[in-house]
Amino acid sequence: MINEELIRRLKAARGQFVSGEELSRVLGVSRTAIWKHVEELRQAGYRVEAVRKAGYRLVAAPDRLYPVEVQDGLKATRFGREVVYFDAIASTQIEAHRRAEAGAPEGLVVAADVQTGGRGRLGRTWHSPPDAGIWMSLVLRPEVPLARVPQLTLVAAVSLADTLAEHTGLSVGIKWPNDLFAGGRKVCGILTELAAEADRVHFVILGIGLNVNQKEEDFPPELRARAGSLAMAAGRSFSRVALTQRLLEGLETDYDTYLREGFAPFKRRWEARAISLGRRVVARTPGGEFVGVARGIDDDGALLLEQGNGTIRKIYSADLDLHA
Ligand code: BTX
Repeated sequence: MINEELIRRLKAARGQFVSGEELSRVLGVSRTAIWKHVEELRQAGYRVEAVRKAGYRLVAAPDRLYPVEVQDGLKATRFGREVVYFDAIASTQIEAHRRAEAGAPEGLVVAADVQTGGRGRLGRTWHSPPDAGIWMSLVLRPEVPLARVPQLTLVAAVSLADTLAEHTGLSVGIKWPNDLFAGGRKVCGILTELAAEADRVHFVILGIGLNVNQKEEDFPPELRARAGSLAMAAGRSFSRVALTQRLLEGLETDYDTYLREGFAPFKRRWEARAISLGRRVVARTPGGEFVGVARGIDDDGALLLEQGNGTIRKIYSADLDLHA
């Protein structure tokens, strides 16, 4: 267990030394205990310099989604105010579900460095290797009718795409409903799962899988042609902590706008990023396959597919294949 108060004290010194004596006094533990805590910080990836007589100095913090890192400089007021972090977990979705059922507040984030059973939609898997991505699940408690929950996926997609474009300089596109593309490859997937009863939404778990620093060879062969990371698209790596902070801040603002004003403000933003519009697509829906040209989305977020005979079909749930 890392001692968060110790990290905060070392950070507050901004690269200067803090004496063991002072740390021992403010934390209310012995100097030997401080030394042990510093060892634990090193195990957790912090670089701490120790110099006799001078004390301890924080040289570098790891780029991991530890609560203390995500919260240091986070401007969101609810999203990410509580973070639960795991070095490895089966799926952050399952853990977030469990905690939401036990009463976790809106805004709780469950994050992991590795997922051994990362989930995609429809029983698919999400490849979630170590040190490379943002794998996190956010607990939401929206007071909206059940039928509107799918819009949340679109709102999240727009929000994440806009934030990523702003902070990476990349051109980020959305493939309806929930895939984010950069450099021609899928860099992010969104999974919205809900717990509801009759027409009442208990909670929604918004799962975000964002490939940040993988290289091409980090993807399994079967994904290599289609999957990519921000680093591959940009030719440089990114801080996962800083990106997570900006994404949470954007999501909080956009979520609040959505609750106040509905989907309308997002329609244009969404269409501006859509890579399927005007293109021939195959929509694989639970009710069959439909071929047509993607024309846009309606005010509810449904995809408008123009079929051969000129009629427009509304698609509410599907996988989309883009035709060349
Ligand atoms: P999806 O069903 O749209 O996408 C899954 C498909 O994408 C897979 O079948 C595979 O073809 C491809 N794929 C798998 N892994 C990757 C990857 N790392 N990058 C690009 N393509 C990939 C999208 O589902 C929703 C994914 C949500 C993942 C998050 S991570 C945090 C949270 N926890 C969890 O278990 N899932 C969510």
